[in-house]
Amino acid sequence: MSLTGFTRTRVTPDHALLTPDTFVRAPLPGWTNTACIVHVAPELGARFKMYTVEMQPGAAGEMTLLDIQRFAYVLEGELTLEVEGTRHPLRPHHYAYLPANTPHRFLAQSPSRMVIFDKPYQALAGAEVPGLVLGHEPDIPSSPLMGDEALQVRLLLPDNLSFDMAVNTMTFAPGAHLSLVETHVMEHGLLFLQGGGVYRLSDAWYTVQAGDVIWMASYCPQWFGALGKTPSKYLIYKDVNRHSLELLS
Ligand code: UGY
Ligand code: MN
Repeated sequence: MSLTGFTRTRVTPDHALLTPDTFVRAPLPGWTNTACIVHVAPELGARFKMYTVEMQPGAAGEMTLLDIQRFAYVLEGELTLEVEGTRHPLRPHHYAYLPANTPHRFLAQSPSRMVIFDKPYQALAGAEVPGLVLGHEPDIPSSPLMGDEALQVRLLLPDNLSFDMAVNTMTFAPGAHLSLVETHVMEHGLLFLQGGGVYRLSDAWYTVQAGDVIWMASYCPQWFGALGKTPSKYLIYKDVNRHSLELLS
């Protein structure tokens, strides 16, 4: 409850910081007994949709749209994913990539939360379409970003041209920071998983912490420095591997 009218949430044309005190829950088609918090959407200017689903035991989630691929990351709870005739148990830090036009069903066994990234799939002539990917984040080997051992990146999806989206985790040792003010064509959706620090977005500096969501439009200047005595970590989406000339038509 806000008695002060104060929040760290900010929405601008090229970035948004969305903090949990301002989250609004609503139903979404395809998700039953589920409260959905839409963080990032075309309404904001994004080319993808990022949302959290809060599922009651017995809740289910399906894809109701054609040509949309989905990445789901489990934050809390116990679920199963039914896809291609098999049931897969999912626990926190498990994730699933579901290619476009792949019927599937998430079923919650306990109160569960997942963060979802949905994006229209853009095929590439000569490249195979991606297949189903299931994984567990801690099991993915990490590598230093640009040689910085204090900043470890895990690529949760295969690094090949079939994929037009990437989802990574980035773990910053206390005091670690991005080595440059990145300014790039890719857009981002980000969920802080642990820790916090200072995020520069365009010409503003924000304090951020676990639970916060950030949208960065294409070309939004961005930098992060980790504070505190324990590592800071975020999950980050970006669009990759495609020309964008179709945006001209
Ligand atoms: O992959 C990225 O562009 C990433 N380094 N960006 C970021 O952390 N803001
Ligand atoms: Mn970036």
